[in-house]
Amino acid sequence: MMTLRRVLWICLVISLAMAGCGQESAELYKEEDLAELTKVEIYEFEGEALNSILDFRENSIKGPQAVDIETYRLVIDGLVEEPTELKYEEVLAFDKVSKMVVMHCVEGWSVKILWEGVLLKDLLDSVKVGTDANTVIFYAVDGYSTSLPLQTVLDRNMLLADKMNGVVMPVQRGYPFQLVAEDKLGYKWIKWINRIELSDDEDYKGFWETRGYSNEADVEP
Ligand SMILES: Nc1nc2c(c(=O)[nH]1)N[C@H]1C(S)=C(S)[C@@H](COP(=O)(O)O)O[C@H]1N2
Ligand SMILES: [Mo]
Repeated sequence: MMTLRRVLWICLVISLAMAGCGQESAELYKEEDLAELTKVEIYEFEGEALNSILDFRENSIKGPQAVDIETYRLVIDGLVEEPTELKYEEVLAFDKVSKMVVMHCVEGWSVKILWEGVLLKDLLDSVKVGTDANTVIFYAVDGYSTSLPLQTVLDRNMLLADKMNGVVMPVQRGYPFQLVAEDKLGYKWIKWINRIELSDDEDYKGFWETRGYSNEADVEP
C-alpha cells in the first residue's frame, strides 16, 4: 500500500523533472563571463525596460550545451530543392533583424528581451522550400526537437537569434542560435539549433509535445 506521504513524494520528484522546474541562472555563469555580460548587456530599448539575460531559469533537458563553433554546421534539409549546411558566419551573413519579444514559459514566468538575428524566411528562401512542405521541424545538439507550421514561421517573421540584449547569446541561453518563437510558449524556443527540416508531417511532435504539452503552444492572453 502506498501511503499519502509516499504519493506526495513521487509527485514532487516527477514535477521537479518536468519543464516547470528551473534553476536561477546567475549562478550558472563563471564570474568573468558575468562581469563581461553585465558590461555589454542593454536594459532598455525605445523607452521600454527589458528583462536581463540573468532573469531566465535553466530548464533544459540536459543542461547547457557547449557547441564548438569551428565544427558547427546548421543543416537545412528535408523537402527543399537545395539542402545546405551553413557555418556560423554563413548564417550571420544574412540580413540582421532586431525585435523586442517576450518569451513566456509554461511555468508562468516571462522575459522581455531585445533579440537580434536572421529571419527564418531568408534562410528558407535560400534553400527553395518544396511546395509540399507545411511544417518546420527544429533539432538541437542535446537531442531536443520541436516543430511549427511553416506558415506560422513565415507570418510571424520568426528569427534565429544569435544575440540577446546586445550580447552574443551565452552558452546557457542556446549559443550559437535560439529560435524566437514569437507568441508561442517557451518550449518552442529551441536552443542550440543545428538542424532545420522541412516536412509535410503536420502531426510531428517534439520533446515536450510528445510528453503532453500542446503542439500549438499558443500564449494565452
Ligand atoms: N535544445 C533545447 N532547447 C530548449 C529546451 C531544451 O531543453 N533544449 N527547453 C525549452 C524550454 S521548456 C524553455 S521554457 C525555453 C527557455 O528555457 P531556458 O530558460 O532554460 O532557456 O527553452 C526551450 N528550448
Ligand atoms: Mo519551459
